[in-house]
Amino acid sequence: MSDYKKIKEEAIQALREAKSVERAEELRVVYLGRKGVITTALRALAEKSIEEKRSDGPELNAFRKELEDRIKERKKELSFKGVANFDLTMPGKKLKRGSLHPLSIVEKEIVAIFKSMNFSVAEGPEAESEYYNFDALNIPENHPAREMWDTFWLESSQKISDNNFKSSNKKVEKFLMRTHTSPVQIRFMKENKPPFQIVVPGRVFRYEATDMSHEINFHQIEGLSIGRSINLANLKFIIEEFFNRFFGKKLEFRFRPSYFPFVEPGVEVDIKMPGGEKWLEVMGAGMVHKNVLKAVKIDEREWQGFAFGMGVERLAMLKYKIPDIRMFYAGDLRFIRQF
Ligand code: YSA
Repeated sequence: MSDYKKIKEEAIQALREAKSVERAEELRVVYLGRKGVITTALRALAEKSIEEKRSDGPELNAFRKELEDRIKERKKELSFKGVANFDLTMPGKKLKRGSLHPLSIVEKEIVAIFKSMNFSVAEGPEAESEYYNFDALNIPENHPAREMWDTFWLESSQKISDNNFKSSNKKVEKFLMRTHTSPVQIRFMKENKPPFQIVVPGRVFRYEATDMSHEINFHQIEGLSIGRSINLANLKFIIEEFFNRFFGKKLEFRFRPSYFPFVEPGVEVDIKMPGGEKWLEVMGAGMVHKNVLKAVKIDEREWQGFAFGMGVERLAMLKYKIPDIRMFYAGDLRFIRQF
C-alpha cells in the first residue's frame, strides 16, 4: 500500500507549497480530476481481484475524501487577503451606550452646586426608626403634625438590631420607610460638632395616592447649615442662588410662611411652572427649632442655623418640562433615552 502513501504525501506537500488558488485547483485536477491520479486508480480497481478491491478500496476512498477537504481548506486560506481586504473607510458599527436616569443627572447637578457653596454630602438609611424620623424632629407621638406624613410602617418583627436605630429612651422602637430626609439631620448632628453645612440626597417613601405631582417613592435633598450666626437671610440667599444656578436663569419663586415642627419660623418655596400660572411647591425650609438642637445636645444658645428639604422629581419636572412625575418610574425607554 506504500504506493498510495507516497502519492498521498506528495499531494499534501504540493498543496502546502501552493501559493495561489489557481495552483490549488491545478492540484485538484491532477489528483481528483476525471483523468486524475486517484480517479484513475479507483477506476483500475474494477479490474482487480476481490481481495485487492477489499484492501485498496476503502483506503483510496478515504484518501480521496481527505484530499478534497484539504484542497477546499487551502483554497479558503489562499483567498483570504488579510487586513488589506477591509475597507478602512467604512463607518464603524455604532455602540449603544447607556445613560444616567434623569433623576440621577439632576441629583448630581444639585449636589455639585451645593458642594461649590461649601456644603459637604451625608447620607442615611432608608429604613428608619420612629425616633429619628419623628420624635427627635420635635414631632411627638399622637401629635397631629404626624398626619403631614403618610407613613409606611414596618412590621415590628423586622426590627433591626443596629445601634443606629436605638432610640434614646423608648422601650419599643417602631420602624418605617423614612418619609423625608430630615432624620439624617439628627444623625449627622449627633455625630459632628458645629459649625457645618451638609446636603443629604436620598430616597423617601409616602403612603399616599399618586397623581401627576405625587409619587409614593420619590427623592429629596436635605440641607443643613449650623453656625454661630446663621439666619433666615442666609437661607434665602443660598436658596435663591441655588435655584438661579440650577435653572440657569432667573425664575419667579415665592417664600410662603408654613409650619414644620422642626423649624421656627418655617417656610415653603414655590416656583412658577414654565409658561403657566400655576405654582409648584418644591421645598420646605426654616430655622432649626431649638428643641431639635436640644435633642442632639447642641447648645441652642450658642448655635443656630437653617435647614431645608427639596423634592428632586419636582425640580427635574420644572427643568426638563416633564408634565407627570409618574414618567420617571414607568420604565419607558422612549422617555429615558432623551436624557
Ligand atoms: C422642611 C424644613 C426643614 O428644616 C427641612 C426639611 C423640610 C422638608 C420636610 N422634611 C418635608 O418633607 N416637607 S414636605 O413634605 O413638604 O416635602 C418636601 C418636598 O418634597 C415638597 O416640597 C415636594 O417638592 C416634595 N414632595 C413631597 N411629597 C411628594 C413630593 N414629591 C413627589 N411626590 C410626593 N408625594
